[in-house]
Amino acid sequence: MNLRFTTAGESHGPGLVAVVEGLPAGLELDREALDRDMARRQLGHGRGGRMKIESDAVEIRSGLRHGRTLGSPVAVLVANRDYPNWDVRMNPWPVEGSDGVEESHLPRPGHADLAGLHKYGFTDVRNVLERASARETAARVAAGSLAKGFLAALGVSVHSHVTRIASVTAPERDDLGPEDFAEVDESPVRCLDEGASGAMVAEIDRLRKENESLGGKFEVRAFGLSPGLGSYVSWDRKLDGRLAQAICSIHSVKGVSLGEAWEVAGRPGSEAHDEIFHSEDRGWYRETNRAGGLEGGMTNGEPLVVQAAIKPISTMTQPLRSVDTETKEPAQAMRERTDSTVVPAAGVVAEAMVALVLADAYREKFGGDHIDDVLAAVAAYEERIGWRR
Ligand code: EPS
Repeated sequence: MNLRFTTAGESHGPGLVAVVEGLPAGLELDREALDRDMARRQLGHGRGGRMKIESDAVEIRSGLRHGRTLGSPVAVLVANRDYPNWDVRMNPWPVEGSDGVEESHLPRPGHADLAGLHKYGFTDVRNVLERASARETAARVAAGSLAKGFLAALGVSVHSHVTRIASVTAPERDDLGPEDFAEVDESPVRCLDEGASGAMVAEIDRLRKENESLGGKFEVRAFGLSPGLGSYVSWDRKLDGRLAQAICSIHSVKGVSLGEAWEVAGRPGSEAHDEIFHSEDRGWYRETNRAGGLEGGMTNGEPLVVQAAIKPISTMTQPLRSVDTETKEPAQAMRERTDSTVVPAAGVVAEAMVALVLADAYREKFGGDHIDDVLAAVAAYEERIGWRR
């Protein structure tokens, strides 16, 4: 791996940390863009009370000097503002009088709770849920925003929008360009279609009143990519596989598709692929993008299109049936403060994951220790293959 990152942190612990290693030196980062991405992840109709407490701010602890990368690991810290309310229950060290902290023994169906208890030998579900919580995605968005800064220097942008919430589906759009996403965050559900946005908000309100949680679908698109990122030569270098893994690692994601995957499965080959053209002024081009910008595990220079399905949140205000792990008696799953839906936020998290995978692929293909080395290598390659931007 050429650009790697890791996160640490519990949902109600002192804070979240991400370490990103592999950004080239000399890259200018935009503080406002980082703050904006953190705020964008907190958006969306259907979030719960926690988002009123948190206002995620990123503190950079290393790797950056006067706004430019040093080539060393960048460490970021996102404090949990809710922690003071949890400092007895979640303190890293023993707290006097904390012996009485009540354990939870009521695992939620759909959550990591039960398998996590079994696997790590805990009796308190909180020891599992704190790290399994989607709060961790705040650290991913911080890391992904740094990767986006690197991609922006290469002329690449990454965007997302919500295409479905519960039973409401937005009309399909295959003609989207980067400019179409300029106002997507104005929609309370981050959906590009105004009519569908309204219907999604109504659906969230309706199902929330019925004590339901909601899933949905989102799409990520990346523009300005060089062809040939990733490789066909080995299974673990294929970019489609790397993207699918990255997206599936996001909490609650149960399905990923690349381009028109499910539609193409039912079509004849003549309507499944993207025919190849070349002209003096355009260079290489395609008239369709059914492959979603990926062929043979590599980018082909067309926009990258990734879609994902996410299940409804597993914390229910009307809990599902479960078993008390101490008594083994039937019981209702635990109730926690929760969101009704996180599909709008999941799109922002997926942008971060896609950006991290693409940044890694650029580092792999073009090397370079300073951003100018990377830019020169990309320009020389695109010149060699006659690629027109
Ligand atoms: C989450 C439960 C809720 C969410 C949380 C993820 O937190 P709490 O239990 O504190 O209300 O708000 O998401 C975030 C805090 C976040 O920043 O996205 C869960 O169980 O996964």
